[in-house]
Amino acid sequence: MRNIVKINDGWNFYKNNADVSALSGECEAVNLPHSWNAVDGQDGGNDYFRGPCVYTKKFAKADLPEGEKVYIEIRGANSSAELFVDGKSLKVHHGGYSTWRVDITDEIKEEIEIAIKVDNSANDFVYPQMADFTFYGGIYRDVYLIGVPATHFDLDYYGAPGIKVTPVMDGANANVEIEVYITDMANGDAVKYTITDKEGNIVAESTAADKKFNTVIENAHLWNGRKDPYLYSAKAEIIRDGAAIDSVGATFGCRSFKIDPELGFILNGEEYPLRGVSRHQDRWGIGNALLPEHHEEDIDLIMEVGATTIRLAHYQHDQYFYDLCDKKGLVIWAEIPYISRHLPKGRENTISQMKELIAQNYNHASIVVWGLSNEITMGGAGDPDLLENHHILNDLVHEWDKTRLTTMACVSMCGMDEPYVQIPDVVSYNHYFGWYGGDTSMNGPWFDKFHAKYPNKPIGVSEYGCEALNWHTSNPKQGDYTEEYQAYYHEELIKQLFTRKYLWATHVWNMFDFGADARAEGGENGQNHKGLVTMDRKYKKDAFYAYKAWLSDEPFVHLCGKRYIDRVEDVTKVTVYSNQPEVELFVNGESIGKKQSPEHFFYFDVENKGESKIVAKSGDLKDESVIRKVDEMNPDYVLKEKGAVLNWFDVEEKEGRYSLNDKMSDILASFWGKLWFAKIGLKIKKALSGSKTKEKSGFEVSEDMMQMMGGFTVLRLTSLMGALDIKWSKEELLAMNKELNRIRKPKKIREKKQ
Ligand code: GCB
Repeated sequence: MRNIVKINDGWNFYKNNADVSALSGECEAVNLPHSWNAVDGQDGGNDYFRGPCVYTKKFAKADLPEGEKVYIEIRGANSSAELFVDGKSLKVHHGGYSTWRVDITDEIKEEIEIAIKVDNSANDFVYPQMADFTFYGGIYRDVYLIGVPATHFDLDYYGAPGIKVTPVMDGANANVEIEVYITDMANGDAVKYTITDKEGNIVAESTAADKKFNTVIENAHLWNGRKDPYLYSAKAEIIRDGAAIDSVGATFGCRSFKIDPELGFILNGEEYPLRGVSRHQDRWGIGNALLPEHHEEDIDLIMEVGATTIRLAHYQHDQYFYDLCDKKGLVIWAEIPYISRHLPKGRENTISQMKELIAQNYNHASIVVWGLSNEITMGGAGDPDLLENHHILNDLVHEWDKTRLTTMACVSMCGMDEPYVQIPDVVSYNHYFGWYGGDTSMNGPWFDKFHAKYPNKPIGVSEYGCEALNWHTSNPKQGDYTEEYQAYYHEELIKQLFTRKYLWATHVWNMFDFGADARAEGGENGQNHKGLVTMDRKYKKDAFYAYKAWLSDEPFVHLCGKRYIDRVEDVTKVTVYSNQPEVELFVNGESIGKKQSPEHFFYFDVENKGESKIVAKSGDLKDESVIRKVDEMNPDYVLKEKGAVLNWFDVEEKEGRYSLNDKMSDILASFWGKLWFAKIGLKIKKALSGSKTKEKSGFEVSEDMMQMMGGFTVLRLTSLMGALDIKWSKEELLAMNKELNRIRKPKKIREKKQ
C-alpha cells in the first residue's frame, strides 16, 4: 500500500539564490506552507521581491516512506520551480497553482538533500504575468513524500489522482464509470472497485483485470447543491495474490446540470440560480500560504452570505478548498490564470495548466465550468494567435471532459459582437458600471442588450464590485471608497442582476479584500478593497448583509453604518438589511415605526440629537448601533489618499464651472470641455503609442472605453493612468484645474443632479 508522509516542517530557505550548488546569504528555518511575499506583497509600491529562492531539506533513508518507488508531491510552488536531489536537477515545472510530482527513487542514498528552487520573476511564457493581484512566491501549499510499489496508480500524469469517476444521470439512476491509470500492471493483477454511500454502505463492488468499471446506482441520492450536497465514495485497489498493493479513492456526486439561455442554471432538472462571489486565495499577513482553518473560515463566510456559487479566480485553488465546496454544495467555476495579456510564447503554458486543472479536479462534484481566460482582450480581440489559443483550449476541455462546459470572463470594453465572445459554451462579462465608469443603472440594460442580440448564448456576470474601506458619508458618491457607497452600489446591482433570471451566474468581485501590491487606492496601498469582507476576515462590510438578505434563509436583521457614528445632519438615514418581512426601529427605546420591504432593504429617517442608541427588531431578532450628533464631519471618516499627488478635497471647485472633480462625460458635454480634453487625450495617446512595451502600443481607445471613462472624474482618471506610467505632477494637475475652472458648464450639466 502507498505510504504518504507530509514533509512541511524543517526546511532551510535561501532568499534570492539562483544557484542550488552555491547557496549564499542568510539561511532561514521555515515550515511550509510559506511565502516570501507575505509582507512585501501586501504593502503597496509594486516592489515585492520577485526572483529565485531555494528551499532545502535533508532526509535520512530511514525517514523516507517505504516503497519501491518514492515520489515527492508539491501541491503549489509559485510560479516556476525546479527540483534537485543532491544537486541533480530532476524536474522543472511551470505554473504556480497546481500539483506536480517527481520520482526521486533513483537518487535515494543513506542521506539525501532535496532542494527546490522556486522563482516568481517575470518572464514571457508562464501565466500570469500581468494581473491585479500579487504573485506571491513560495512553496505555499503542502509537500508530501509518497512511497508506492513498482505497480501503482499512476503518479506521473499531470498531478492527477489516478482515478477518474464519471457519474452520468439517466432518469433516477446514475451510470457511473470509474477509470483508473496504473503504472506497470502485471499479468494476473486485478483491480477491486468499491463504491460506498455517505454512511459507508457498499453500493457496488467488483474485481476485474480491467482499468474501467461501469455500474448503475439505482435511484441515486443526488448531489443537490446547498440543499443536499450528498457525496458517494469510490475506491480502487490493485490486487495481487489476493492482497491490495496500492489504493486510491475519490468522492463524487450524482447530479445533472444544464445552462439555459433563458432560465439560467438548472440543477437536477430544477432552476437553481447561481448567485455568488469570487475568491482569491490569500489573506492578511500570510499571503497565499493558507492553512486548513483559513480555507474553512472562508467557506463558512461564503456559506453565511448565502452564495450558491463561487468563481475560484484567477487560477487553480487548493484541493482542500474544492473538497469543501463539494461537501457544502457550492457550484464552482474553476479557471487557469490566462489573464490580461496574451503572451505569444505562452500557448504551451495555457495548455499544460488547463490539463493539470482538469486532470487534478475532474472528480469534484462542485465544478461545472472550466474558465478559459480572464480579460484577455485588453489589447484587442482580433489577435489571430489569441483566437487560436482559445479554440485550442476550448477543444481541449471538450475532449478531456465531456460532462462540463467552457466559459470565459470578458473585459468590459470587449465588444459583444467580437467572434472571440462566441468561443466558449457560455460566456460572462466583467462590468464595473457604477465604479470604474458609467453608472449603476447601466448594468441590467447592458445584459438585456446582449441577451436580445444573442438569445441562444447564455450570458452571466463574472465580475462586478466596488471598493470600500473604513470611510463614511451620508452622501455616497461613486469613487469615494466609503462603506456607504459600496452598500448603495450593491443594493442597486442586486436589484438589477437578481431579477434577471437569464443570467446563468453572477459573481461579486470579490468576497474578500486581497493583496495587489501595485494598487494605490482608497488610502491603503497594496490591496484591492472590493471585498464584502476585509482581508483579515474580521469585518463584514454592510454590503455583505445586503447579499445575505437576498440569499440566506438564516433569519437576521442587520443595522448598517455601525462604524459611522458621528453624523452632522439633523435627520439621518438609517438602513437595515433583513430577510424578514417587517422591521421595527427603536431610537433610545422608542419605536419610530415599522417598515416592510420586499426588496429586503429598509430605510428610516432618524432624528439625530445628542447620542442615540438605535435598535432594529424583527420578532426576536435584533441588532444595535449608536449615532452621535456632531457639528463637523469627523476627519477620521474621510479618505486621505496616501501617496496621492492630489486629493479631491484639495481641488478648487467654482460654482457653475468645471474642475478636476467633474466626470469626463460631463466635461465632454461642453464644446470647450471637448477641446480641453483633446489636449489631454493627445498626451495619453502619445504616451501609449510612444511606449516601448508591446501591450501599450497595441492599446486603442475604443468607443466602449470612452463610455467607461466617462464615469470617472478627471482626477480619478489621471490617478488610474499612473498604472500605465502616464503621470501628472501636482503642479500640472493644479494647472489643469485652473483651465477647467475657466470653462462654464452648459445649463444641462449645471442642472443635472450630481
Ligand atoms: C478585473 C479583473 C480583476 C481585478 C478587478 C478590479 O476585471 O479581472 O482581476 O481585480 O477587475 O478590481 O479591478
